[in-house]
Amino acid sequence: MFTLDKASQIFPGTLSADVVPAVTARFRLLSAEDQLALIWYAYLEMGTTITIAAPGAARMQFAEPVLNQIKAMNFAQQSQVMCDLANSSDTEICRTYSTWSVNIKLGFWYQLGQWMAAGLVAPIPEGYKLSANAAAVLSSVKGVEQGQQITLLRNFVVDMGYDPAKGEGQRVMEPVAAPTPEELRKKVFIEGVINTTVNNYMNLLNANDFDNLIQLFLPDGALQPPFQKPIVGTEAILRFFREDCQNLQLLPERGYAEPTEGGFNQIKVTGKVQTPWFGAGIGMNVAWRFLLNPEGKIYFVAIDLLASPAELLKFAR
Ligand code: 45D
Repeated sequence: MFTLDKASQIFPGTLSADVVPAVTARFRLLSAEDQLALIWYAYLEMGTTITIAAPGAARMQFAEPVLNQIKAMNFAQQSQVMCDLANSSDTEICRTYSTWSVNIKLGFWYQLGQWMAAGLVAPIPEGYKLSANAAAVLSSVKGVEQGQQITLLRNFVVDMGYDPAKGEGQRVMEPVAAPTPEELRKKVFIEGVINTTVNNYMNLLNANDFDNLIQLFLPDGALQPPFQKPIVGTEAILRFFREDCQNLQLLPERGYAEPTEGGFNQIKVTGKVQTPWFGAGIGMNVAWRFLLNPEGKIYFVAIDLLASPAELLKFAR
């Protein structure tokens, strides 16, 4: 029989972008000043090739009170707030920040970035010199492909703030958008895989139809996002879909399916994923590794950010 642990090891030949956790760990060791300056330089550099889509008002309403509070401060106070966030200090703003979903955190920084560029919020001091370690981390960030770069930026932002409940508390999320109407939904085609569950998974996620999507999973099924521990069970997975997965664009390309123990099926699919923050500007190379029970329900699915585009064509186990 499959356990979660065993399931997570299907298709062990899949090479994920290990550079992401490695660079994230080095980033965390830097001083707050270095962290903020590094992100600023990385962000400026990226801005020359791709633009971040402005977050919608529905998302921003939650960050607005804090943003206005910061806007009213002087530069020294503003710098202090940003350092507090990077230092995970126990302050009111850091606690509030930690209750926000990933997209609200990103929207908050998006706005601060705009204001920093416009001179309304304290800039990184002119001539600020990164420490040698920070300069090395920045050059690592610049050296990876764009899908990995935005994953790094996302990690940096997610880890900021102060959460006394260590992720167990209430989280504030943007409202869940209505699913795409049936007649406007597009259907994916996956070369090499004809499997209703897998196709439905892609199509329902693309349509933000989370209530039907969750029906594809076993009640004790699990989903493992890139570089995270598996999220287990109907309630937790549905919450994750609503919080983190709105308006994603899954573009699966090809795959490989084979029967395995106990009448289960293991299916690997590779392709691209676009985030609403960058639209078609950045396609992240990913693999989905599905394990389906004999009735075609999802017992486990892992999403891996691939180490390189060459991985898109690797299906050998
Ligand atoms: O500190 O099948 C300043 C799942 C300087 C679901 C700044 C999935 C100071 C199931 C510049 C102001 C979700 C797992 C900061 C699939 C400072 C499933 C600002 C995968 C911070 C396929 C910085 C989905 C800013 C995936 C504004 C892989 C940074 C989704 C903004 C991946 C960074 C989405 C942004 C990613 C990063 C999104 C907007 C990686 C967005 C990244």
